[in-house]
Amino acid sequence: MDARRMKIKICLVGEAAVGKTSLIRRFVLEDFDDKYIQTLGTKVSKKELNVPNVGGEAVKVDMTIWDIMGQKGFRELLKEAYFYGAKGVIAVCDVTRKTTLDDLDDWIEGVYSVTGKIPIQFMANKWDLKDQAELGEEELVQATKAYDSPFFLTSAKTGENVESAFQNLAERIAKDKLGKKEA
Ligand code: G3D
Ligand code: MG
Repeated sequence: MDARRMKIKICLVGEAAVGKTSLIRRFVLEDFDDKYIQTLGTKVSKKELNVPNVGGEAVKVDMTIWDIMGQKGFRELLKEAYFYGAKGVIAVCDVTRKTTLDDLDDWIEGVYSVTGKIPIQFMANKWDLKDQAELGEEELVQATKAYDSPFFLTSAKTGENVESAFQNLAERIAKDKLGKKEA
């Protein structure tokens, strides 16, 4: 039997230079099918994932990943278009700059105002620079607990935890979606 297929859109949010584009590049294979939407200031990439067990069923997920080009004032101008239809969000901070974690609350509020509550995957990126880290597990637990969502310590440079973070988000979205249908 063919696996069930699911299409999901996810967005990355976070301050400039936290590593959003690098994380997507690391996750998505070289031969990816990408599109630049210059006027929107976004780039859309695609990746197929397998989620082996959603209530005993295998699911193939076609993930569409939206990246922002990162200009100031973006949030107000384009957030409707960027966040519209997103089923999950990856919230990225840079462990060497604590303010990038504090800023995620605003980003998430912006997402929720368009999508309602959706699963979040936090990525505390640049963990390869942990010697220079301004934040660690304690701050991350504190900042993320209100969202009932996990965080991973990632590095787009070494690849550490990058795939697991995207995969974890896909699994949570797939479970939510199928769970709701069957309920
Ligand atoms: P953004 O898309 O969030 O704005 P980018 O961030 O992906 O453009 O990354 C910003 C800078 O951080 C880039 O450096 C990139 O190489 C670096 N970077 C991204 N992820 C990591 C990481 O995990 N570890 C380290 N050490 N650096 C990272 P440049 O110098 O090209 O601007
Ligand atoms: Mg970028």
